[in-house]
Amino acid sequence: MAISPILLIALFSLIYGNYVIPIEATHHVYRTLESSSSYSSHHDQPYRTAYHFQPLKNWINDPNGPMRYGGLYHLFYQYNPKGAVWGNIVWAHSASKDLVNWTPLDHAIHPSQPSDIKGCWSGSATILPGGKPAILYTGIDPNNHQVQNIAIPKNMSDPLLREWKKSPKNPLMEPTVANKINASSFRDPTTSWLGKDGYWRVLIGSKVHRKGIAIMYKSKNFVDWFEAKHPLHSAEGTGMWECPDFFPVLNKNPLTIGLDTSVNGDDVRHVLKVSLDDTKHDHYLIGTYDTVKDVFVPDNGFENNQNVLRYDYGKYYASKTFFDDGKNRRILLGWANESSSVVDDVKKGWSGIHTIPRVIWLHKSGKQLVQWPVKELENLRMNPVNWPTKVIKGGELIPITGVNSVQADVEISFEVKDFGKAELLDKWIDPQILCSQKGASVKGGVGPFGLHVFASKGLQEYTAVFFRIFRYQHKNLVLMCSDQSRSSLNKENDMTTYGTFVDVDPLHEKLSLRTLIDHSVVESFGGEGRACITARVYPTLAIHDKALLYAFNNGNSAVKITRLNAWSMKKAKIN
Ligand code: DQQ
Repeated sequence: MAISPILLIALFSLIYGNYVIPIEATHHVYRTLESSSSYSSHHDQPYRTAYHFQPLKNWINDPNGPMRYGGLYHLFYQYNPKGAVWGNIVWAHSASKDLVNWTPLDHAIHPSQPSDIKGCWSGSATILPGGKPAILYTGIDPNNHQVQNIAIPKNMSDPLLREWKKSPKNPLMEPTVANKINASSFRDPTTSWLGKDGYWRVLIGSKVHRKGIAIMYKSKNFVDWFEAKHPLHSAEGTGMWECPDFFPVLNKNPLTIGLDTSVNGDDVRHVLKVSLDDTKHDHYLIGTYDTVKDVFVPDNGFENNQNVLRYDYGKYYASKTFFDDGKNRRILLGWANESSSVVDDVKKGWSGIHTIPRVIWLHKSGKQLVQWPVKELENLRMNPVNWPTKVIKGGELIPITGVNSVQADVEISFEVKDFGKAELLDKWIDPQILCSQKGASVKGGVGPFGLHVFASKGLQEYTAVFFRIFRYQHKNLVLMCSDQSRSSLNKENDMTTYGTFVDVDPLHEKLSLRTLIDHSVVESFGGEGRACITARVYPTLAIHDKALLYAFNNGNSAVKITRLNAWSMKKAKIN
């Protein structure tokens, strides 16, 4: 039988490991749009943010390699310099003294070597002994294989770290026929950590069929890496694990103290976060890092558990933490993509923002993490509005006046007295579904009560962030929702309602909500940071000075507002 020449070439390339595969991006690819920028600062831009990080124009996605160096914070991010959709990806770079105001710098890493010529994808920074930063990132090679590369600063005495040089030894990790790694699912190296045995370890996100995997590589010198005998962790049925993150958290007081990524010990728990490509959600597991077996053992794994915790129950993905050695805290950064149509994104000339950097720590229950916007954000607060305690009756809508309703920080707390009217929940139901069935306009027993933001005068448009209390298995169950279903008259937007249960006991604790409002962002923290929901909304009437802000109660029983502090926010320098 004659073998066709094409088959021979394919066989030959397979054997020598340089087979070309179709590019498998996790983002939609719009070939005709990816290099056509249309941004104009002269357009009316009601949705550009005033204090959430975003570049001047074009597409942005994952935060990359955040770190503190020379007293400055550095943020790199996935960026398309040519258009408002994903493509042409480079590492853009900004630096900051306070994580709130950012100065743009030249792109740090862009395609220049065979090992990244088709894209410089996500990765992380590690501060090596002696304080030298090293970035490991995913490059796309000419065959569309995902490989891992290193870049280090050209000039360590430049606190702005403006120039980066790549190693001629790149790629340092690559899929080969021998290691059987899937060449289109091998990306996003984590910050590395140093084991007691003197080996650095790093995780690379991957999958085999439907099994998500955190592949581990080890190295003595940070340049020569080999694959560990087994992954740190994996889980059937979860699909591709993008942007893994693995870090220690302190399990004793003060819990808010952050730890360097290499720290381990008796008072330490570990967190493994993975960004699930299939659902576009960031899930995390809390557990133990067994350094003898070199595996992560979660308290509650993905198996038999559809309810794995998330950092944020809204629009939030590809997040990454870093240890801030200046303030001994761990900071979390995340990407919130648009909910608008691609046509609208191209029209406005930009797409994507980052959420406000959050401090992240273990809750005293040990069962979940807590997140809170960095303190530095409070420097933007001005013109405070404070309410005395007031009761809000069922059906009441109270305007919150005196703040800039499109650019505000609002903290409100509620006290519930009468639990008797709480609606009965006879079986567990997905909280997001519950929120969409029982949106803000559906009258309840105890709740819905909360905030209406970006509300138009006649309430044709509003986004509602609220609580609703149910009686479930003889206990009070608190639901937190962000209801976007009426956020815009433009029905092209994705107006999905988001929701989660919050582990708060309203009998003994006040129900607190903090919402950061920023033109097209509604970033909410319930239960003092135990539940976060970020939404992207695009009102057509409730823009500029036409937007209104209200406290509302659409339940049967009155609740007490024990605290309302609201501020207009100054504009931050965000590039
Ligand atoms: N974005 C990057 C990938 C990563 C994905 C490409 C997650 O490295 O897996 O821009 O959003």
